[in-house]
Amino acid sequence: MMLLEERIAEQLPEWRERVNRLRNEFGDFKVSDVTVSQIYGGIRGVQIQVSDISYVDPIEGIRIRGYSIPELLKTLPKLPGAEFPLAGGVYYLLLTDQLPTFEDAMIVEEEWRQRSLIPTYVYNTIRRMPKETHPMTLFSIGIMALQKESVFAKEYEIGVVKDDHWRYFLQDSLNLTAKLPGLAAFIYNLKYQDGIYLPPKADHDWSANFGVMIDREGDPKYYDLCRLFFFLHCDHEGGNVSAHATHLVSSALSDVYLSCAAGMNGLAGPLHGLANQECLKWLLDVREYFNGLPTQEQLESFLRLSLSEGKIIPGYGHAVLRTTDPRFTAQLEFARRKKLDSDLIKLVEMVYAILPDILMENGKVSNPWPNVDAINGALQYHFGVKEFEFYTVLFGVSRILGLTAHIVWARALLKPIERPKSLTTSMLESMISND
Ligand code: CMX
Repeated sequence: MMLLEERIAEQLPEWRERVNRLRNEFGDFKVSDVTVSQIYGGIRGVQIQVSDISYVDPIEGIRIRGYSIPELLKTLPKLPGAEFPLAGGVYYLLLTDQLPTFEDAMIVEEEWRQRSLIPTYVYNTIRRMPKETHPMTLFSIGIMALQKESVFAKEYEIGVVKDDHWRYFLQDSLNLTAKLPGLAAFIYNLKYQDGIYLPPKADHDWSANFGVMIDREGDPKYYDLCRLFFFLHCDHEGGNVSAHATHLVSSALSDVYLSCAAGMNGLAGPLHGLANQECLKWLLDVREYFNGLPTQEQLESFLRLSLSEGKIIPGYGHAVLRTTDPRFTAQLEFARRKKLDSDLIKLVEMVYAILPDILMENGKVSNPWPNVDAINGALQYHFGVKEFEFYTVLFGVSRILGLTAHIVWARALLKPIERPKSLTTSMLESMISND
């Protein structure tokens, strides 16, 4: 049995016992009441599922398997000479709930290396799309094309016991995640680099190989940015649009490819993953408007005017967080430590210095602080990845690590198909008038 499967299998009896006890002994215990405003307000704040992969604390930010971002940046295994963690170790943690050793991380990296080959028909399917197709659409199409490879779908046809569904989900998850840097690089090269093909390097890690495949070979700072980026975006608990969509679709026993493509289609929305491209676009517009960097006073008037016109400032606010996103802080520290000389990053810092106070003044924004998207585009731009419509694909490459961990565990814990109930407006009105 491979390492990840073994690690999950050894924990499973205890996890199943915990879940069974909750269901059997406390099945009627109430977690949340749902108000009319919540029903009309995007089910905000209603706790509708249990997710042990990560948890977003409103004040502290994300904890992945109980560890904060700064803790993981310190403890997760890194390659000699690298400042940021191996994605193999991140995946090990997401899937097994245990901190990996360097060897554990390298075993996952090796699993990925062996599974990374993308079938030609996938490339051909993407190539047939019109040139102007959005890279996120191509990414989703690529994942859907790979669905033919699903081990779970094949085994399900033959007949497989429910207890073992997770094992095939795990196989599919490893097969899919192994191919993500290559798939993303193929889309990048097809759209922006005349379709060049650069193979991955056997002695490079999963994250750095994305850099290799888009022609950034030999740039250790960019490799580190990839490692940081792919770590920071890997999960954000179970309720966000992409996690929720993936979880929902997989509950119908749609395989990992079908489920993750659904999640990616959600990630492609401007209020979710597309925000990073919106944010960079906004920074570039501000720089162009001022023909360079504005003064602090000019920027302040500009921000006030934009808000008074009802404009959204991308990269600020969050549905759950009520503090500066630690993923923003980690990227800002990266820029400072690597001494990146960039107008856009200076602008990010200038906005950060004044916008939270301005947003707080108007009182309606629940969270005036920057989220992860307020800076990540500016960093990619600095390293020459300037095609900002591509950034959500990078987000997707990373996020699928978390999404697959969620659904492997959903199958392992034998979760049933999801089917909440809806009601009509008149039913709601009569419930209220009868109260
Ligand atoms: N700029 C201007 N106004 C903002 C704002 C911002 N950055 N963030 C929130 N507001 C406004 C909302 O539009 C809303 O106004 P109305 O009542 O007039 O509709 C009001 O403040 C209250 O909204 P909220 O409760 O603070 O925010 P929500 O939970 O409804 O939405 C989010 C959260 C992220 C969609 C919102 O803050 C936003 O649009 N931010 C900019 C886009 C962005 O950065 N998205 C990335 C989020 C990270 C992710 O999910 O990946």
